[in-house]
Amino acid sequence: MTPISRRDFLKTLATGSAALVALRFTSGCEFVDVESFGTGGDHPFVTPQDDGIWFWQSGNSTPKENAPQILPDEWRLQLTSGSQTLGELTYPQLRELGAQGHELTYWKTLRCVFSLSLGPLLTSLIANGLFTGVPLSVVLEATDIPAETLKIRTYGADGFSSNIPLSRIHDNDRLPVMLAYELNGEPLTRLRGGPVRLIIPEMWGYKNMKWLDRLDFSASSEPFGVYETVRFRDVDAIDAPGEMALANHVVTLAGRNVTLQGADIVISGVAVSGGAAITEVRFSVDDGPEQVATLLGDDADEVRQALPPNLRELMNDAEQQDSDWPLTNVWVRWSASITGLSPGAHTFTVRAIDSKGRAQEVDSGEPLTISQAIRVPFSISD
Ligand SMILES: Nc1nc2c(c(=O)[nH]1)N[C@H]1C(S)=C(S)[C@@H](COP(=O)(O)O)O[C@H]1N2
Ligand SMILES: [Mo]
Repeated sequence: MTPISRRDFLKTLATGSAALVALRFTSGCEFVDVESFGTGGDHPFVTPQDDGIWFWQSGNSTPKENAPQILPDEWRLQLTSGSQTLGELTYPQLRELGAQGHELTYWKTLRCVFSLSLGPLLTSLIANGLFTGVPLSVVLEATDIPAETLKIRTYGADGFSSNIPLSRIHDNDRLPVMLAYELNGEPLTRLRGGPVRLIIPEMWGYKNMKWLDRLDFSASSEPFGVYETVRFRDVDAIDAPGEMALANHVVTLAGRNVTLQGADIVISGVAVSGGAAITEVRFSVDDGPEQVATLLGDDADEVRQALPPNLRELMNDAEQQDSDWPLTNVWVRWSASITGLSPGAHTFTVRAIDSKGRAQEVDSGEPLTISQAIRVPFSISD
């Protein structure tokens, strides 16, 4: 695998899509197994688990057909500290903890960090759903964790690896890190990392280990994991805190050379922020004055009414309450109405602002902390 340096990453952000295509091919295996769901069209609040609709991103370039296939009865989670075994958890044991009242469900938007560098070409590496599982803290209560532990090194059955600080597990101000076994009320499928994956509410995709098979309790504070030490090794923010940057995905204009019809158009998209809620989305056309976009589904009831009955029930069980909307770590959909456009080339610029007061900026140069405002060219047909 070819590591991407911070400089290259910034350069990628700064340049146009032609350079992005070059990056895809010159760096060999980098993007072979990145796949996004369809662009444009309908963008429901919940992404069905259906594997053609969720995106697929293998952190170590495992082709889809070679994804680990683990039967629930075969699944084991090894708890280790170096060469020492601390314990083992089976799938029935995990489900039993759930049945004993430890189960929880929450909304989580999963977003791949590559979506920042790929711009409008492949920005749909993002999906949203209701994950169900057991807090990792519940499992760890029964484990004799070495007192000097700083990080939990996480491993997947495909050889991917990452880490989370032990302190995150005991952070009661955030939703718990979970060992998830269901998505949208159904067992996690093979491609979603089933039977059990790690879900960390505020963190980028790569921290949410699929086919989780080992947790290693480490006294080292060094960065650890495939993204942390190989692929993005020069990007400081990749190791900690790993929070999803404030980011926008312009659904309507995903792809290149999008042409829209008519003088009056609607452009829509989604925005998300790790550890915060999106409070406002602003847009402009051809660098004109900024306007405020309409947020859709920031009324929980509107989302509820659009759901099938089983998901409606699951939504009622979720940790996030109606009064919490728009939700922390979860996307908001937005739409921008634009009128009086002339035929020809235009530029759409959009940026989001979150509940921590962070705002996307044009040319901020800090992709992993505050991401760029998105600027997308489009055309209006005659
Ligand atoms: N075991 C394992 N877990 C993994 C990965 C992987 O390649 N192997 N990819 C990570 C990355 S980079 C992302 S963006 C998400 C993608 O999750 P999805 O395939 O469910 O959309 O899984 C993360 N967890
Ligand atoms: Mo990713």
